[in-house]
Amino acid sequence: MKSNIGVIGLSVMGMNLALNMADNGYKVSIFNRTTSVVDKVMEEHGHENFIPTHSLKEFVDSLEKPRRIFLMVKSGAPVDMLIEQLIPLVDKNDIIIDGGNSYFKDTIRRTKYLKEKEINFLGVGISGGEEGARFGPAIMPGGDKEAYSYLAEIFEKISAKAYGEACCKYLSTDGAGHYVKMVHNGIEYADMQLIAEAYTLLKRVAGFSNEELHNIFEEWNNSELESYLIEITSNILKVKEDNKYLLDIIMDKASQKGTGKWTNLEAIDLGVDISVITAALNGRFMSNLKDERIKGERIIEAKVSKLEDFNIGREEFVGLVKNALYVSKIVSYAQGFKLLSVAEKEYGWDFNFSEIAKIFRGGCIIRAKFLNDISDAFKEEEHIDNLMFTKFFANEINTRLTDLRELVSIAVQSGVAVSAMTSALEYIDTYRTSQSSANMIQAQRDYFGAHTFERTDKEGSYHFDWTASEKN
Ligand code: NBP
Repeated sequence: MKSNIGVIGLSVMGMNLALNMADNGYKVSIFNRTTSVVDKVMEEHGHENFIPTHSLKEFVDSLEKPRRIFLMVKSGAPVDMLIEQLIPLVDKNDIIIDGGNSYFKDTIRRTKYLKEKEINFLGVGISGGEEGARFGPAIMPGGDKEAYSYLAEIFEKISAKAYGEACCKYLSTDGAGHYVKMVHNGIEYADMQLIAEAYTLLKRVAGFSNEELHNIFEEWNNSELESYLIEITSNILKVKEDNKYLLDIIMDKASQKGTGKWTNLEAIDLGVDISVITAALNGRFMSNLKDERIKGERIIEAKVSKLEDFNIGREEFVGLVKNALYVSKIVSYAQGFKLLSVAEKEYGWDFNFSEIAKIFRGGCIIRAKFLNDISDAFKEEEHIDNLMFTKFFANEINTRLTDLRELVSIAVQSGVAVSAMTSALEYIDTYRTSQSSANMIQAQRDYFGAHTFERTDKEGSYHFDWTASEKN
């Protein structure tokens, strides 16, 4: 009997996805470059639905047609190498699926290359880490729609479910799935940074203990902020080791694997402001300058205020932080979706933002109750310029914006850097300013470089002889 699907790459993600598929009743062929790993997996996690294979040919021959070959290997060169090895072994119309964190432009290139050989290629973003892979990840598939129809049932079965719906929906052609996964990761950076800023404000400005902070975050998890990241933050705050809070002895240097960087580079390429996500990435860069920050604390003196200086109680302060966090979170999602909407036009995709928000509701790190609101808002106002302009979110922002402004002001005067929240406020203020300062920039550009400018009083493109006017 042939297998329904095959998985190549049996590290953490591949092995758990294979187990998830096998649990759902699919016969799964498994293969790994280092073939001893196949035997190890069979020994330790052998599943009755697994068909172990020890060569690529044996693997390919074990699959029913059209073959569904799921690659879950390290992104980059390994994917290209595997594709080259598979080409002579597969038939026309077989489907190669890349479930790794591949760069979307590689996915576009690979799709085109394999299409010339009449082999289907799907680029699929998978989120949720080891646990998600095993019991239900969020799945973001891109590629040929017809080829996807051969995977839809398997993907929907193995994916996470939220509110009774599969966290998996076909997104669009070629690199669309990996693109959405990349933006998801950028939003994840922002979400984490914003929570970290809320934590640091409550701790350093208002002096809350870890136990109190645990309770605050637990309470917030029963509000509009309800999300996986708020939940784990609350859990983290109560963990002790040898009678000491573990969080307090964790080094304040954050690492990263690169997808947040891709999101930012892409936003620059497309000319989209994703400042909150950028602030989150910068936050990680700066966190790594630990030694320099220690010197900085000694060298740069700052006269800073205390909470008492603001005539505000601790409880009221908690309310400010909560509202500021919520509004900033809305902005980070608005920026992520704005990037998706510009990318949609640039790369010829056809996104459904309401459905994308639904995919994020389960399995992935950014799962949150308010994704229901995002989904509803985009459903009602599909072609809106920005999530912030939808009726629901405009109202959410309008009723809390003063709190974000007040909080950022307190943070600035207290000398506590909250770059992501500050960026969120500035993004809103920029967006709600009909008269920007760019008239001055255009005048300067025309002055030194004759770059011309448009006028508000008449049509056309103009250059002015600025130095002649100086002489007069
Ligand atoms: P890794 O990213 O650590 O990759 C290890 C796998 O790649 C092993 O099976 C390894 O085989 C295989 N491989 C390599 Br390396 N070079 C190869 C080559 N030239 N030909 C064939 N196979 C090769 O595994 P992972 O952490 O399970 O992640 C898999 C993918 O999923 C990655 O793209 C990752 O970014 C993505 N992802 C990971 C997570 C997560 O939480 N870990 C979440 C979401 C997505 P070997 O055993 O012979 O070395």
